[in-house]
Amino acid sequence: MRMNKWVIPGILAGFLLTLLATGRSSGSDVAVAPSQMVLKAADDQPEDYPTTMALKYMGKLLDERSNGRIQVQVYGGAQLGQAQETIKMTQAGTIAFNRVNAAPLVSVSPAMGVFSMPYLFRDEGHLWKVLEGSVGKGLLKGMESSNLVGLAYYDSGARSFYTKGKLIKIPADMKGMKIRVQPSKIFVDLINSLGAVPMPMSYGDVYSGLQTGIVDGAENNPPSLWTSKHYEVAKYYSLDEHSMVPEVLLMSKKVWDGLSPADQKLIARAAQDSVAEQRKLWNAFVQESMNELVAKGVVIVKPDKAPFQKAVQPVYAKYPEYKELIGQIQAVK
Ligand code: GTR
Repeated sequence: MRMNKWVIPGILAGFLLTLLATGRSSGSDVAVAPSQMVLKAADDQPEDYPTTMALKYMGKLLDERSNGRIQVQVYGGAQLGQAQETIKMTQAGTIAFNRVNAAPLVSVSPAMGVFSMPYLFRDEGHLWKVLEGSVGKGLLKGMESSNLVGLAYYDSGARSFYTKGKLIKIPADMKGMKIRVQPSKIFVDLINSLGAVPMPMSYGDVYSGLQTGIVDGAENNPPSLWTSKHYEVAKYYSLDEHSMVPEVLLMSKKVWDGLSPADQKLIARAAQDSVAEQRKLWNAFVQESMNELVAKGVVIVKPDKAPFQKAVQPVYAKYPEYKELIGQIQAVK
């Protein structure tokens, strides 16, 4: 084959472009112009949900603070996949940032499961003291062994049951009811302890699951019940507030390890700075969601929590591995 006189310069130019795009040359220490990087961020909540908005806010901070060099492209609404899939993609480095709930993280980072334990936190104040204290920080740090960098926590409030056809006032009302849970063994045990039938499934399958009767109910915070439109099918919401499982902002360790220490710092700071924004949006959105649910005719009750708290105690006996962590969490005043 005869080489056209443009082929060699073309190959060289291509090489140079790759170098500029990746900011590094394979193996050598050649200094290259700092290049722009575009980092993908995944969220399974809609574009205007507080977590997705907080990711966009983090992207804005990074854009400003890096003079446009670091760009974050946020994909809300599970465009990049359901939690179980995106967690794997983040480990593999195909997704740079991921905002997931701590519950499904138990499959890759067992210690994170402690947050799924029922009635673990006394209230929001206690939750945030724990998340921002040594326990919370330690658990984020622990994600590194799963090829993930734990950057921050976001608020997810408290989860409660919502059902079709029947209102839950006491645990006995749940007997035999099929309740969707996130893919997490702890949630399976929680539902069993209440006499109901746990049905682990992806968030994206719950609406049709409720519609077709594969499940009789599910559990989540008011903003999720509102934005998922599950209330269209499940009109009874019982605020038993059985668990407060935070949202976690993760980064792929593979992507992180390829960054300069200065960029790592920029990202860690922007992630941290997005927390206050998320919490502000969250508080307003919880109120808004409750108003919307009431306006849509959802029947909302606040049952006595004591019988629920009593019924779930066997879950604690099943997880002796969390005993020490739970002790530390309870000791936070
Ligand atoms: C929501 C959370 C979602 C997803 C969902 C679920 O509270 O924000 O990321 O985890 O719960 O129940 O699957």
